[in-house]
Amino acid sequence: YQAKTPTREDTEFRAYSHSEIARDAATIKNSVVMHLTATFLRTPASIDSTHAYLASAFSVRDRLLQRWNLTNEFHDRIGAKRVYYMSLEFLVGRTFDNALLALQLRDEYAGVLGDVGFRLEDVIDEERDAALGNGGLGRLAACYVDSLACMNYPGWGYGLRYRYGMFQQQIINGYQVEAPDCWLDTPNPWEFPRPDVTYPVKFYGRLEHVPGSAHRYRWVSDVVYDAMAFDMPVPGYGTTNVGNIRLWSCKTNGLFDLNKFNAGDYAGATGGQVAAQILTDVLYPNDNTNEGKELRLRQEYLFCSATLQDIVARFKRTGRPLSELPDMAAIQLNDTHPTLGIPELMRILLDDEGLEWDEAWDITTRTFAFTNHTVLPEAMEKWPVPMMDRILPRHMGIIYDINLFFLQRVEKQFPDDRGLLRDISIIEESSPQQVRMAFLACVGSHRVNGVAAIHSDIIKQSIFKDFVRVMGEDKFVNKTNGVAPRRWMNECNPAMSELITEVVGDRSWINDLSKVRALEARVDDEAFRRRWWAAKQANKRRLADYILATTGIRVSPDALFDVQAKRIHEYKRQLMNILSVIYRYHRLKEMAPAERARELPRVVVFAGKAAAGYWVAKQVIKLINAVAEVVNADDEIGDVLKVVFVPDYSVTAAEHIVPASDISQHISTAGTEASGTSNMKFVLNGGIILGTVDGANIEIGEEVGEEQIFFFGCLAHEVADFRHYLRFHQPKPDPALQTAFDMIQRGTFGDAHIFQPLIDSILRGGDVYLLSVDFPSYIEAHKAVEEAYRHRDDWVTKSILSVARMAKFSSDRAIQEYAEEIWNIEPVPVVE
Ligand code: T68
Repeated sequence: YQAKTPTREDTEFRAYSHSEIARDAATIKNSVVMHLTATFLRTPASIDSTHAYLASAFSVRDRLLQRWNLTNEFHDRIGAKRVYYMSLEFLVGRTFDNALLALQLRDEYAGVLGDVGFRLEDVIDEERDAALGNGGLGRLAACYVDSLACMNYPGWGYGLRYRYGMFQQQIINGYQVEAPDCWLDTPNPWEFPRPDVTYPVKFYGRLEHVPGSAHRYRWVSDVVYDAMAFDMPVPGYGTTNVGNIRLWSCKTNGLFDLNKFNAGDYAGATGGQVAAQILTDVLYPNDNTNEGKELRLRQEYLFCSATLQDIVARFKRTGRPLSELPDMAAIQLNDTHPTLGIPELMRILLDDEGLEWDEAWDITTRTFAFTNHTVLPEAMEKWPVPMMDRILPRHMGIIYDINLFFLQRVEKQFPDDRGLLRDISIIEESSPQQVRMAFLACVGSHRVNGVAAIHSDIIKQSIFKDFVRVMGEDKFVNKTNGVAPRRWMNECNPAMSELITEVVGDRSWINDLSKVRALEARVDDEAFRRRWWAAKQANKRRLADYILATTGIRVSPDALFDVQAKRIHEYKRQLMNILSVIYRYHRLKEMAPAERARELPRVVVFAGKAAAGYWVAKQVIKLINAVAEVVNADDEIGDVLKVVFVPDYSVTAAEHIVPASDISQHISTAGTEASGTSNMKFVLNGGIILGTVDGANIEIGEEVGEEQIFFFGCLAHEVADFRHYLRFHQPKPDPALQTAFDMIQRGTFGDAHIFQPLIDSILRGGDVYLLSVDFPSYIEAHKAVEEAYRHRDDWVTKSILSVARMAKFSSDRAIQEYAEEIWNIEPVPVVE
């Protein structure tokens, strides 16, 4: 690849793409009207808010793409090393408002839209979420590309362009019902198709050894699909840098069968096309469980192959020797889902490029690093060897060789330890044999990290214990998660953000969160505290409206808002929460009216999706809704207790819910939640945590101070003993928990037998998540919360101090650590 010498036309081209973004109302209006008429064929009479949104979004996108081009051209030109964040999930949410804020054009667009008769807020509401992720892991990826862009790091996300994102959740008769998320049925302004960036991806077939070589094979196969790129621009706030998420869509490679068509077999003629499309049709809706389906394996491989081909092709255009790939590219594996990137890079280097094994392996391990996000055994990815061998025969061979060389090394280091070889092998000797993807990722990477301090310690003592012995402790590091202050403060909480801007003096805190420390100085300022409280109340009124609109339930903004919003999973213990609500309801019912009137009014908000096949989680949703129905209809109770299940939790829903919490619950059994990231978001919005000593709760507590967090429950190191005991002994529920069971069993919330399996999971199923152990201290912690909330002054102090001390949990801090300690990349502000 040789760049051509610039011509006069090139110079003009560049002058255009380097031109400042026009900010005047006339130019903006022009471009919006141009899209209304020319892109969407509207007349003044036929403009609705959908098209007002689309036209303004396309007009913003024009400006972004201009900067996008400039950014990538610049990084190419200076030969910057890039990081590639490989993730099967990017839970981006909406982009329009985020882009307006980043470009600092929000007021300008509001003005122009006002001129044509629309309110910006309504227009923003027309956008559908890009929900290409399940939960924490996918949203983390979105925050990380945001930080890369804002901090001027050269880097891209790589993922899949699912035609159907995370399903839409409806609640019917109290049960979750899934509906498809057809997010691409309307035009998507935030993607840019690149038909010229398309790679063939092979499946199945057979191998031919290349004579005279040790490790070179030809992979012959008739099943070849095409992966085509779509680019999603990632606007950087306060910089001209625009990041990118490159998403692959699977299509056919001439698989329209003309012979079948001519013979009248029309369905058969397009069968190949259908088979190809399926690969990027749906996001697997599992959070923290391994699905293990063949389609998922093919999806993962399509993703890895296209991505690695693209990275290698871009590298080769620099003209450098392949040995320098690790100087130009760092690849981060977001959990094990993209691990096939490791054998795929080996395949490219060995078979396509003709390198020797040792050199190829050295390049590969210096390029990859791997993040683990869970310790739950059911989430560990394993693939049956026969399946892998059939679908990806070349990769199976490479994995065998990687394992062979690795085990030889282990044997040399620890001779005669057969047990160690068995335990550490990438191939599990089960029937059938399985490929352990976490082990493959670990062996093929130069760094392995967990996502919070406690989690990084736990993985060193559990799943990677043997690897620490063999490969040394330095390979295993911690990178505590973070979240993007752009979306999770500035965008979702304008009221609080204005106060922070006033205290800091300008908006610089949005890209430098350490500046929020300045809030500490205002904590004794009476007037400021009143305004802080008022901002929270405004957010609570907004959430109350949202609750009314989505559920029909009316709640009082003067009550304590107590929120648990996250995927429904047994380890996250929504069941413990609703059982405590039942107990609270019981207590309220026992009280005399005068006594009840003195109780602190509370709104308990739940939100979250259950994986479609996760029966227990779905029963928990049903129980929550059954309790809500009874409690909310009870006139004796009124506003003292309301229970709400907000349907269809999403990034956009979170942007309404998070800023409005007084307390939020992060109550996983100690040692099970790797980090959590919503815990950070809630505290960054002035909410207080009621939580267990788990995940990032621990570090949040260290930062904000123990007075600012309500901890309860057993500790991670105690869990094994409790579990062991409960395997052989029935728990004896304390009176509060027993009361809750009794109420359910009496039929207070409808048909008791529907919920008996949930009770049995505690009483007869070993109580794996230790609800019976933690329940008493959980109830005590609730009392402490109530007591504290009654002292409004102290409460506001806690809230202000918390926000002031949360700088560590910006994804900017996390990305800087990754950049400096794992990727070895530097920020490069784009200059002309
Ligand atoms: C989450 N993991 C962790 N997994 O549970 C959470 N799993 O503690 C952590 O904060 C977050 O990752 C970010 O590090 C997930 O969200 C999944 O969604 C998932 C998806 C597919 C398969 C397995």
